[in-house]
Amino acid sequence: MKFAITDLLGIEYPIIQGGMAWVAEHNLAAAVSNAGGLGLIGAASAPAEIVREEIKKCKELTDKPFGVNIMLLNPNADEVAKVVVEEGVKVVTTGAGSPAKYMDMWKEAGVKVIPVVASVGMAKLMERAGADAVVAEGMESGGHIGSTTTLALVPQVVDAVNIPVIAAGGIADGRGMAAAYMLGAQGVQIGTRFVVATESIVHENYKNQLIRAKDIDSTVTGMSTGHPIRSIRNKMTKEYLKLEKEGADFMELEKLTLGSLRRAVIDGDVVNGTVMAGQIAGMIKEEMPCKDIIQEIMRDATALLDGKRL
Ligand code: TUI
Repeated sequence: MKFAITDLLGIEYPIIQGGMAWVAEHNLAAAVSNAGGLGLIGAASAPAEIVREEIKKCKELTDKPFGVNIMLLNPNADEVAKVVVEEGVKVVTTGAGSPAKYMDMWKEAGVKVIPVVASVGMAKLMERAGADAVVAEGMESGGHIGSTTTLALVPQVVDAVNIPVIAAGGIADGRGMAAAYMLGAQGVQIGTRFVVATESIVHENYKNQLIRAKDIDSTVTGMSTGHPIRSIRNKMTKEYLKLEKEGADFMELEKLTLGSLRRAVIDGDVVNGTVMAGQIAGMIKEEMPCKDIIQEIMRDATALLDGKRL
């Protein structure tokens, strides 16, 4: 079994951890990288100097390559884009927009650039702009999503570009990884499963909410604002969806979600907070160390791709 992104990124296993806001901090990123995958620090809406500190702390915990995810809706994105160069970060992934304006600076610094895209059009644009690979992320994912499923999106992106495609959305185990390979993917990005990793600093209420979740327990808010977000259904999503149905304006909706991810991840308020998660939350049964998660996924994917049944 050969996946092209291991050589590209200098890692052992073709598994990238999602750059999740508030969740993907240095402890989780280092644990995934030490386990042979690519850990990511999620810069989310953090100020650039906080991101620099996170990078420094990650370097203390691992000698392996790790990356930074830059969320392009972040007003600090310009500064964060410079910090990754100054700190010698090897890989950048981006979300929620186009990173074209940073591409020259990053390429010159030898940073591998992997935009997360939710459409064929964006994938082609990113290839032309010089991306080294793309993550094709289906709407099964948690957080900010597009509108096409992973099963439909990945092969269409694979057919449209000549750079490696990394599949994301709905992948949590060896079966998902083997399936991604069948679709032509050269690696996978996994978010939700790593939220429940032992090394993840997420509040135990949040982890328990994901362990308890069933297949149909996530919902999508923000369709009306153009920024759809998948999270576990709770009091907050019920109120949000009711307001959306009534035609509430953007500012009124924003009031509900301001700081709501932090409330869930850090304070453990899974009732009024935003419990972002993908549709595979129902598959997660227990907290496990990153190393065991990655070993299990690789063992099962390898067996399946060898033609064995699990
Ligand atoms: O970015 C994500 N997932 C995220 S970001 C996030 S933080 C956030 N908080 C509040 C509001 C909004 C975001 C939580 N989860 N995934 C990668 C991703 N990128 N999914 C979809 C896209 C995307 C969307 C549009 C990529 C490019 C794009 O193009 C922009 C355009 O104008 O077409």
